[in-house]
Amino acid sequence: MVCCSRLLLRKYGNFIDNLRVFVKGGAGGMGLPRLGGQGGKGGDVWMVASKEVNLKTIKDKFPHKRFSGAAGGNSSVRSLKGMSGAACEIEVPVGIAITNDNGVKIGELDKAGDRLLVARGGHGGSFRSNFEPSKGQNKMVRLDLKLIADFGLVGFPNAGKSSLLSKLSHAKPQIADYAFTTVKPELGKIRYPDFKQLSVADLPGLIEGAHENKGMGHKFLKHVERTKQLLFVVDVHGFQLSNKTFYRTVFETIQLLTLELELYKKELLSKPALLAVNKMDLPDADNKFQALLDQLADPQKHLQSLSSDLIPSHQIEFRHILPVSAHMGTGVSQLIACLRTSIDEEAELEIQDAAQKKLESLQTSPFGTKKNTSSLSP
Ligand SMILES: Nc1nc2c(ncn2[C@@H]2O[C@H](COP(=O)(O)OP(=O)(O)OP(=O)(O)O)[C@@H](O)[C@H]2O)c(=O)[nH]1
Ligand SMILES: [Mg+2]
Repeated sequence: MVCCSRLLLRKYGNFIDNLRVFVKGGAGGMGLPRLGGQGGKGGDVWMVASKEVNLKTIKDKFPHKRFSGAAGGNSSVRSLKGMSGAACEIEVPVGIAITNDNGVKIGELDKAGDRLLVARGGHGGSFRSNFEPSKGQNKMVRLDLKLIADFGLVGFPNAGKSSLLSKLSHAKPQIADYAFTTVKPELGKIRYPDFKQLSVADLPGLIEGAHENKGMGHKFLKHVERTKQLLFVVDVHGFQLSNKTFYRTVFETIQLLTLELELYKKELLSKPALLAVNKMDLPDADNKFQALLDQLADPQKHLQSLSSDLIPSHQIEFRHILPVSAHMGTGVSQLIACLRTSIDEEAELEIQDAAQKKLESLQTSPFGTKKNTSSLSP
């Protein structure tokens, strides 16, 4: 089990998932009074999503963390309209949410090449219209990285999430028999014979109270927000963090994980979810797995073991429940197939949903209604 001093000694690592930077649009140029010229506009500051950078590279490359657009040119005798100042483009990682210092969201950049204007340059001065040049907008903005993945691995420490990821993909995450081995999210890709790829995010283990910032979990729960579906990974023999904490059976583990997600953001429970019950190679695993299936079939009957404040208000309906052994590789190919089925089913539902919405909008539009009624009248 876990040795606390060992935990304290372990470093959080180099990974950073948020950064505050100062952005400032360029000032507008001056208009030349004598000939009624107009100053150039100050350069804007943009954020552009790129797969080539991460927040650490930005922090290392720009230790000052200040970004400004160039000032607009003054008008001159040769050029009555001053040159516009060059825009500043900051390359940021894909999957960034940008907020101002008050926590108000400015925007999100989800795909490589997505752009967001974060500080507008000032306008140029014009003597004729009595226009003073203005300064550019300036503000502190916060960049928050949220992984975008098809699946997020949700589980208590030591459940075997990283072991499973290493079997599902070519990723080589750190694996060890102590809690919180994974300290930063890691992405792996499952490659299918038809070249389709699904991404799986290995997240640090959650513990009870993660939503209150206990353990490592809270910091990473936000990543779960952006994963399309959840893959719960549990140890068939249950979980105990240390001899000072309760032992939880595998069924209780699922309840407690559900509760943590619910307390953090209950919308997370609406995501499609699958369950991998790991370590099936260990003795007595089959009996424990069978008992779990019975408990999940009638959860209310088996919830008495938990105090009422540890019971989530909703039960997750898992689309697939699979016994696996990340250690031996058993059940992994079935899991890979189920993950694909689940994503394909969801895509199909989205297509049907979009088609249904389109149909409804056609039927309610004046054109749609008119067409319907006139074609029916003899
Ligand atoms: N017997 C057995 N042991 C396993 C299996 N999968 C993982 N383990 C062991 O369980 C321990 C924890 O595995 P990890 O993959 O690091 O677990 P994790 O869920 O990523 O843990 P954290 O990163 O701490 O949250 C390691 O000692 C693994 O070798 C399995 O299927 N069977
Ligand atoms: Mg791990």
